[in-house]
Amino acid sequence: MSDTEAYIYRYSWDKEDLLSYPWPDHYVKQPEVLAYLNHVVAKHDLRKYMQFNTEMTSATWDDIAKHWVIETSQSGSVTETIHARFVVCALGVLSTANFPDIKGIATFQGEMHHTANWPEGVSLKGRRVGIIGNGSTGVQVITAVAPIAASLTSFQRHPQYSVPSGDGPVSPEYRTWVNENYDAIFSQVRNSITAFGFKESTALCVNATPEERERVFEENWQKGNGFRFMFATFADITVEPQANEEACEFIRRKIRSIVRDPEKARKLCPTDYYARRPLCDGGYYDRFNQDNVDIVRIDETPIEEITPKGIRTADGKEHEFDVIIFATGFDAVEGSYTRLKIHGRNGISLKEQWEGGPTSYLGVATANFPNWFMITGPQGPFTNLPPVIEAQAVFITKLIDRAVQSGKGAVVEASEQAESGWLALCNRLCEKSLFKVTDSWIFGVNIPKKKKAIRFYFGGMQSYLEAVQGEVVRH
Ligand code: NA7
Repeated sequence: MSDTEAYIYRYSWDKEDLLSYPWPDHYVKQPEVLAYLNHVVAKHDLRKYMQFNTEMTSATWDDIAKHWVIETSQSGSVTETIHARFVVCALGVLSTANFPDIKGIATFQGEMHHTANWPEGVSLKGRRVGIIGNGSTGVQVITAVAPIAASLTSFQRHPQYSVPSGDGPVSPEYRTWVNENYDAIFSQVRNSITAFGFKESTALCVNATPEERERVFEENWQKGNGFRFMFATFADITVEPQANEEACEFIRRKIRSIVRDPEKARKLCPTDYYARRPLCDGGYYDRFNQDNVDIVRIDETPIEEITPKGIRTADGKEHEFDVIIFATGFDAVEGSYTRLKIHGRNGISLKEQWEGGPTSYLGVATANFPNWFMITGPQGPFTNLPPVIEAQAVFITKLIDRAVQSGKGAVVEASEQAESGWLALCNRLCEKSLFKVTDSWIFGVNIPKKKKAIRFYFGGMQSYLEAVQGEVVRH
């Protein structure tokens, strides 16, 4: 399930489609996302531009010919060499799965699946399921699987602050309201910080009375959505420890009131900042009221090894499973780039260039890599992503247009100065952010040996668009 509401988790440039395409619930689920993308492809006759089952294995800049030499493979053997003046990479922020290296993993005799590579036809009905990871994905999987599994055990490294998503069927009145206001809705999205379709709060939690805080938190808890709870309640939740603690304590009280078993409630209650990820769910905490759903805090009782039958924890207990699910996230942001052989000017690889942490100018280009563009590259905005993708696609198109107009051999390349300026701005904008001191993929702290560094622009959608448009005007 997306964590953005369906009406803005789509392309804004086809108004007729916005008004007519059905979305039955407030949030889209994976099959609906896929169906929507297939629909857009079919409607705009895009399939003729696509080549499937082809991996780019390397890309090398030829500075004399001023083009990229790209090797591709199908089933592991090099099949084609493509020469391209421009390359646009849309490898995804979250697409290279993180499979933790746990002792004995290869010995397990049941089924093991990573949520990012979920095969069709897996049935979890009546089966004993263990799940490692309880981020956005893990929380959703636990919520969905608990009602059908024989047993479900969550192996949890950090407890989570999660709020209701507010999902449910879209009423005809709501749909009419959205359709009548689409222009205003997308204008608000582009002029907001998070691009989530709500107005961010400007009020400070530290200045609010206890009654006001309770009212605002409760109101937003009832409306639903993780980003809304984090950013539409008060403006200081993610930057001011005292304000953050107020939100934490509100959610902890909710957890204790939902989860009847005090020991399970203790295990589910986080004590650190509410800044790891803004989660939302459709009944996650309540699932732990089921007798067949349990939780192991692996910060207290670590996983020792995976055995042929299941998972053995440090207390000597062997938890037996038919299926182990890895909801362990991704080698996010640059992970999909650094695993490939991408060599720019003077043979430098992207991996070498990003040894100290990935960098870019505006999230779309990096020095030494001429005519090389990224959609959702490092230091792009930390927001709802479809509006960012649209903005970057338009920006890149304009840059390519400009290069083409400038004649053969013209290149577009971020200058080192522009890139270091953008990085400095990104660092300045997150100086006080509690996300920075709370480990997660957002700063690259979820993967062993990955460098902790800024990976997003925290300045918001509106100022990002201004920066991109300013760049177009300047050139
Ligand atoms: P996330 O948010 O990276 O969550 C991964 C989860 O897996 C999280 O609970 C991690 O614990 C846990 N994890 C990762 N590695 C391990 C190991 N080695 N052992 C135990 N547990 C582990 O990925 P998601 O797929 O849930 O969500 C990604 C984004 O998609 C999300 O932020 C939204 O923007 C949409 P942790 O809490 O880090 O201790």
